[in-house]
Amino acid sequence: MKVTTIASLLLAGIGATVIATSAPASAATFGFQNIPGGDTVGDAFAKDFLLDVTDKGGGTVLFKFLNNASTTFSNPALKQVAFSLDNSVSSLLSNIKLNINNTGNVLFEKSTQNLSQSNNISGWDGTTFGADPDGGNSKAVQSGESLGITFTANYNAVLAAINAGTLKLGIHVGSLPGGASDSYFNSVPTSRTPVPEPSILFGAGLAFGLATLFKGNHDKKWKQEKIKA
Ligand SMILES: [Ca+2]
Ligand SMILES: [Ca+2]
Repeated sequence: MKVTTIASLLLAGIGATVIATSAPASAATFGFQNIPGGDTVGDAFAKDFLLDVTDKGGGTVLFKFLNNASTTFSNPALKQVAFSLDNSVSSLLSNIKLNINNTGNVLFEKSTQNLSQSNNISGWDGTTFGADPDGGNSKAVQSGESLGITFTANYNAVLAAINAGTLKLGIHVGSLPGGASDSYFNSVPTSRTPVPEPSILFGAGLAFGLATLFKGNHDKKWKQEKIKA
């Protein structure tokens, strides 16, 4: 079994359930996934972007968008974020504030422009809230940088809405190889309610990944022995 196959199996197991490895219980981390039927040019970069959702107390919830891309071959930049709220939770978020505890050279301004490819996201209900760089490309979220956005909101209700898909978060990333761009939307953990501790989720994801890996090895050995016989 190739190392890349092992890694992908582990990632599949962890990615399905991971919330965070070290974040407090009042925070959750979501990955991003490709949009089915959309552009494929940036598919390999979806894994490089993360969203931390944190309960700041006092009825404030922080959404932190992080760019963890390797810059070996390109320097992908997060250039738009979009929040899509279903009508059933239309009052979930209010009082949007941008650029809260950003890291790096990042400055965004409010924008509710359409997220490209969002017509291919099931249940996407338009851009309810959103933002894009306030200035040139340097103000986008490059590798190692982050963008923070807060809302007045109930943290548990926000997590429940993300898990239910009534709140969806999309991002548009540019400066991909060849100058291409692509859009992604948030992944949803398979564990729903109640929200388990991060360590339990990590363990479950790892166990699933390892189980899949060992099954693969077992099947392979069995096949090899069968061929010999
Ligand atoms: Ca894509
Ligand atoms: Ca920047």
